[in-house]
Amino acid sequence: DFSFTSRNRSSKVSLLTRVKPSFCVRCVSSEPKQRVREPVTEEGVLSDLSTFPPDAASIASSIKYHAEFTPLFSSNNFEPSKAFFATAQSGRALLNAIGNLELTGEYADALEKLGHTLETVASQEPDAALGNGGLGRLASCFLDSLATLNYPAWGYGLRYKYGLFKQHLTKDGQEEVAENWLEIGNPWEIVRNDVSYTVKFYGKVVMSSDGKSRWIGGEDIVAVAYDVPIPGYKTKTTINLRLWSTKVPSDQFDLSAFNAGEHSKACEAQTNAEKICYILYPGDESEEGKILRLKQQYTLCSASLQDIIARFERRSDGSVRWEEFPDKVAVQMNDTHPTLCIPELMRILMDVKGLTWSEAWKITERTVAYTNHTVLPEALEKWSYELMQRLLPRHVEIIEMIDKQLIEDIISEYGTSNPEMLEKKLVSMRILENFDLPASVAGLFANPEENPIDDKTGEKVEATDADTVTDKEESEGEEKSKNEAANKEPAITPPKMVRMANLCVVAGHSVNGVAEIHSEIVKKDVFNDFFQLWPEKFQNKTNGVTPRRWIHFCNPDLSALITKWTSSNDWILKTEKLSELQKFADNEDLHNEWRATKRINKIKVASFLKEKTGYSVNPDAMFDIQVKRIHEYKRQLLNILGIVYRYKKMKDMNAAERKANFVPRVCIFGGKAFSTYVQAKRIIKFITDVGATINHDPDIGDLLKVIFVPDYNVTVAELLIPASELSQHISTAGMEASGTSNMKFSMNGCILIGTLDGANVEIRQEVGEDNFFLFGARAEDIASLRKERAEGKFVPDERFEEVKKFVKSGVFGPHNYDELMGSLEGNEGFGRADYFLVAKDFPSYIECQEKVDVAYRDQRRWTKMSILNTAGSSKFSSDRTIHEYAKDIWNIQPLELI
Ligand code: B1H
Repeated sequence: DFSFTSRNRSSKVSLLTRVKPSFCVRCVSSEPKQRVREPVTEEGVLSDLSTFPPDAASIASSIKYHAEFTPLFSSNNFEPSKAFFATAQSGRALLNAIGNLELTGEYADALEKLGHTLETVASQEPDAALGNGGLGRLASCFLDSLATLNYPAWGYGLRYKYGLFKQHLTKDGQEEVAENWLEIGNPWEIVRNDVSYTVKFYGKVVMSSDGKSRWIGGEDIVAVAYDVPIPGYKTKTTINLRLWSTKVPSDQFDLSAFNAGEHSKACEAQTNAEKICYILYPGDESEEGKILRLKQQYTLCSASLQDIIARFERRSDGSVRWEEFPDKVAVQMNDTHPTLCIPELMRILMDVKGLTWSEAWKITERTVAYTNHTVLPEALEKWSYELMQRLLPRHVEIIEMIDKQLIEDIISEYGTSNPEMLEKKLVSMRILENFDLPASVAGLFANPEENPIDDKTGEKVEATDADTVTDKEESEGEEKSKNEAANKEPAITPPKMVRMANLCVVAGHSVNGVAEIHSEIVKKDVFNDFFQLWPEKFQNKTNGVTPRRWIHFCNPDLSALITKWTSSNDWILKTEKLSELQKFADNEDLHNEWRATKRINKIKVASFLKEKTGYSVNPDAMFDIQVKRIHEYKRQLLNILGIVYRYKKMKDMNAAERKANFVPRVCIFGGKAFSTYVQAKRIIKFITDVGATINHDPDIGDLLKVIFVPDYNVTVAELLIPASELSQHISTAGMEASGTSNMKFSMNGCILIGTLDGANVEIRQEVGEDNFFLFGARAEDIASLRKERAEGKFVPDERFEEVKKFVKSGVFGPHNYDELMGSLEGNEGFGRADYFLVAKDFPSYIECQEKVDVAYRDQRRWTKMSILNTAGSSKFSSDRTIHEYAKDIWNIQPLELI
């Protein structure tokens, strides 16, 4: 552990580094180069640096040097202070930061003079894994684009002590190990002890003498800000990712208990507060787990909103005009996890700032917007009403009011003349699930009009007992006794729940999906009733990824090639320039350089695979990759069964036939399964078992290798994607909202095999149908195919049956895989019959894979396809996505620092 400075005269770079164990490097250009600016003091961010420990101070002053402050920091201009919610799956920061500052060369040279390589220093940094997968990584790409494009915006999240677990692969499959990513310190964060807010849980609501509700008592904790600077590329703007860490309020340490020797009791409050930020997404099977997750969500919302509101007030110079709040602030809810922002903003505006309900509602509605990231019903969050009422009693009152207001809106839109239709609308749209109608509204149905008129047909509607809502409103007691009389069994009362996505749609002024097909499904299916009521709210914002991290930094050789052939590096900011590569798609020189670059990347991956798994692979084989979270809908099972089919065919041939018929492939898998997702873990185990058999089969040799890369994360992705030739995005159509790795692969000259799902649809449009391997059922046919399947009318392809038999024969070890194979058959006890339609898509998948082999044999054709993928990927820059959010949802303009 040592530190030193050195001066490189030629490049005028001085460098201060602590090489071990920290990877932190600070670089200060001695050239003022209009970069050095006065420290900004409004927030006190940099004014009290001297009090920081040296490490943090060096980083903070490095920020000062970069002077890339977000306009949010500038006190003298009252610009919109827009906010953005995020969880982050950032990966490493060092190469990204120096790359965005265009100082990579200088850093590398300076380090070399000190006897180190940039690579080894960079490799000491653990990944910041504060998210699960695509959702968090998208937020990180958005932050990069926001900074690069000079938008005044911040990210907010939680500073988890343990991020996403580390994945070990054992003979039993996946094992999760806690990832203590902060163990050696984190030089990228600046603790802001001067920025902290109290967050309350439990307690009760009382009415004060002025008729206002007040939430009192309960348990208080404190959220402290940790700021992570996010430098933009080629700009002075650095924005902020503010992460909250929780602790007990200083006056709550139970000194007398401690003095009395009751040490655990004395520390109880402290542990309770701190454990909120222990782990990303704690398992919430147990009641304890659920409470902790809800506490996490509320902490993020409450601390962030208090922070945003405090900033707004500070800038109002004593005369706060609350109606201007939505002009200055936009809150984008990244999925439903920050939904509590809605009742929290209402609570603060009404109970703390004294606004009326309707004033607070107008402001909240204009401020918040919602992005939906999934249509999987099990992922649309619902919270137990009872639990939420205990933990957040005032918020539940507010949610009940919003629900009541929604009921009134629905009734005023649809009238009461068709009670059946109205009831259907209410059941599907209400925020509160399994609730009776509030008495005030139920009154509307007490005396249904005689001979009501159907709104659509204009005909009289015959009211039947079953049709009327009044029946539903009979007391639970009566309902119960009727059922008991009929069935002799008491009716089970379904649990009362709060539907977070419905709350987001009701309160948000905008609701967007993340790819065109997904946004259509959101409108036509998931939120169709809301779409009919408020069509103007619904939008699409196709995801994107940052071309800085995902081409320029992770694939420097390809980046240099693109720069050379498009004559400048403008494409890094203006990705539309990538299309200039199209005119060289047949150029032999480009082909040779393109293939050479890919080969170098493949060699790097080959040595990585050797180190991590012990397997040797041939860099001249096709690298075929599927890396993403393990989920049944993503169908890693389809991929591995396709491999099993290939293997079986190989085994049925002699050596010469095998060589003539198959293109050598290295099939790479990677991804984590949620710790309690049993079927996903079985898939991992199956893939590793298949790999163990095939990789050791002397008949097969280099013709086929199957490797599961352990602990897939952002850093591993940065290595694998540049080396990929074929990548698999093969979800059951309609189930993957967008996908973002598909964009990264395509940008890096990888050809996709995929279904018409998520962003695949748009990628195929952009790169050209000939440059994408398409197979499988279409989204609009899935429902009828499932029905056919469930009714036993589906006859599986013979080749699929053959593969299943082969697996069951025990070739891959003693394990029988009954549960996995059973899920494809829908046997009794194995759940829904092949819900993800693996059997249905299998024939078209393996036939498509045969086309892949044919294309790969013709290396000229393949290279052209690869070039055209990169050339056609310009739409998928997150810069484009962010410009769209800024214009269509947040109403903000870039603010460039001069
Ligand atoms: C996506 C999630 C997600 N959608 C809940 N939803 C989580 C939901 O920990 N949780 O509770 C974590 C993650 N993640 C992904 O979002 C979609 O599946 C992808 O298709 C999409 O590309 C990505 C970004 O929009």
